[in-house]
Amino acid sequence: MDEKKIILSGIKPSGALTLGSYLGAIKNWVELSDTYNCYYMMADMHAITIRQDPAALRRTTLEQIAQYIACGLDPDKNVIFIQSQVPAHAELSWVLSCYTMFGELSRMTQFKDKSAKNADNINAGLFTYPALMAADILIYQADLVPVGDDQKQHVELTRDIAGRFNGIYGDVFKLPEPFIPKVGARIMSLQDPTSKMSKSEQDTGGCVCLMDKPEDIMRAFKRAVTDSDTRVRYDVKEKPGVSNLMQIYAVAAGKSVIETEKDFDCRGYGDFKQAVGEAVVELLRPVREEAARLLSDKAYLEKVYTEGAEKAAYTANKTLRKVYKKIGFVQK
Ligand code: AQP
Repeated sequence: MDEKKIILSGIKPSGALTLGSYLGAIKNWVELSDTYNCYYMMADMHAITIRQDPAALRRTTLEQIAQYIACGLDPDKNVIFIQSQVPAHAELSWVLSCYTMFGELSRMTQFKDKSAKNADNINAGLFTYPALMAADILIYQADLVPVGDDQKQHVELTRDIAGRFNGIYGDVFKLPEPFIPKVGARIMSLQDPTSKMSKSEQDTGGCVCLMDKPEDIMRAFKRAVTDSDTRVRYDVKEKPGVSNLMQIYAVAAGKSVIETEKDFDCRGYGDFKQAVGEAVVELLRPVREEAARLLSDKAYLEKVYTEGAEKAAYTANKTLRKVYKKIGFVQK
């Protein structure tokens, strides 16, 4: 019997993947893929809570698969799939939404943030998004969910929903734990270090994307907002810009924040920004080159997501059948 614990995570193909998506999510997924049974999806159903251009969504979804693999996720070791190709997610989501309270959903920070930013499209999907996320996780009986710290609240709600369901019907769902990286949990915008680096905000200059050219990456870091002091010192409250750059450098160069502080003591911001830019260029270079190569092999990508969806559906349908039986749906 396979004793490995199960992991589920995903990213919305709502724009080109950023350094935040990489450091906060994918890099950790790669490290986990030897020890766990991992399911990693393109969360296209979550992406449409914000209006997407259909051609761009299709393109970005395929690019994302290529980038997952280029970042080191081996399709033979991980189940890599597109969420909408496993209908059991949507089916379980409906069931779980009947066990999720209006008040719980109203308290979700992401709903408040996203509805403030998209005042002309506060749709029901944006509101019930956490029920779909709960279905994504619970349908694989995931033990761990690697997320950036902004998603912790949704994993906690998932546990509450699972606990409520189990309380009525017995032990149907495993209660998942969030898994938050110590460094890189929240990479901030280079232009506004008080808000998260987001792939849907690429025109602000605050974002670095995995496929950006080295010269664009260097320019983004040179222009990064810092402060009027000159010391490279970690202090998120007083020096959010510099602290963000230190986090990025630490993960990209494989050092600790304390080592980074020592390395750049008395060297000034110019030197430091140059070093952060160079570390990120070198970190992303192999990813960019491999993703470009994979993208030109559409047949291979199709094989990966088709096989991924088959494997995912096999596990997901088992949980769904159990749920349908428990709640009293007539079995086929
Ligand atoms: N800046 C970030 N720092 C650390 N982790 C991050 N994640 C995303 N941005 C950062 C983590 O990546 C996973 C996938 O997130 P997502 O893309 O599905 O949703 P998101 O968090 O809403 O990402 P964006 O880039 O902000 O997308 P848009 O702009 O479309 O809303 C999550 O684990 C997340 O924590």
